[in-house]
Amino acid sequence: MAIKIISAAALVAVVLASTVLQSTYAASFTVGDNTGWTVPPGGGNNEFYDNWAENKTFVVGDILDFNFATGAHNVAEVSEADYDTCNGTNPIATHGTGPASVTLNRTGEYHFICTVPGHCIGGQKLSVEVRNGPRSGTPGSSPNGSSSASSLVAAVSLSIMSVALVLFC
Ligand SMILES: *[C@@H]1O[C@H](CO)[C@@H](O)[C@H](O)[C@H]1NC(C)=O
Ligand SMILES: *[C@@H]1O[C@H](CO)[C@@H](O)[C@H](O)[C@H]1NC(C)=O
Ligand SMILES: *[C@@H]1O[C@H](CO)[C@@H](O)[C@H](O)[C@H]1NC(C)=O
Ligand SMILES: [Cu+2]
Repeated sequence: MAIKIISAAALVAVVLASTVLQSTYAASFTVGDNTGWTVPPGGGNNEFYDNWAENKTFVVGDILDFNFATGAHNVAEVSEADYDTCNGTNPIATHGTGPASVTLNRTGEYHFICTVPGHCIGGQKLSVEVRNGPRSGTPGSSPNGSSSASSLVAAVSLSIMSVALVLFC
């Protein structure tokens, strides 16, 4: 009985540790910083959000916070082709309520535009490349995938051991 309680406590500790690890590695980004999510200043400034994303590392689990007033703008996740041509007719997902938080839950490129007429053409578009965590100081430096994978393996084996203890003792 005592062993069961200890095992259950160990299981809970493992789950909590994984949660803490996850929140350590995930980060939130305010898109455009103080400018928020809008038609960038400067008129037809297509580079604004590119510049904002430049030199930032985005990893799976990170969150993009888009600050905008509901009704004034929106966030549409679109294909690369639709991003390039500012075509908002086939969004993959649309977030119409501001501010909007979008979790980057896969690797690869994400493309976001605002579908209010003229806004994407005016530069309200963002593209980010998402890689596996944990993040590094400089993008593309050390092979971080290995440490992430080994801590995941450790967490999973600990969980299996804990469950086995609970079941068989
Ligand atoms: C990104 O880093 C490079 C190299 O350090 C630098 O030249 C460039 O100005 C940086 N870009 C931004 C938008 O900060
Ligand atoms: C936008 O995409 C849709 C579906 O792919 C297409 O039918 C439409 O012609 C496109 N609009 C423009 C302006 O390219
Ligand atoms: C990933 O995020 C999208 C949009 O935020 C959501 O629709 C989807 O369910 C998420 N997938 C997983 C596996 O969490
Ligand atoms: Cu807009």
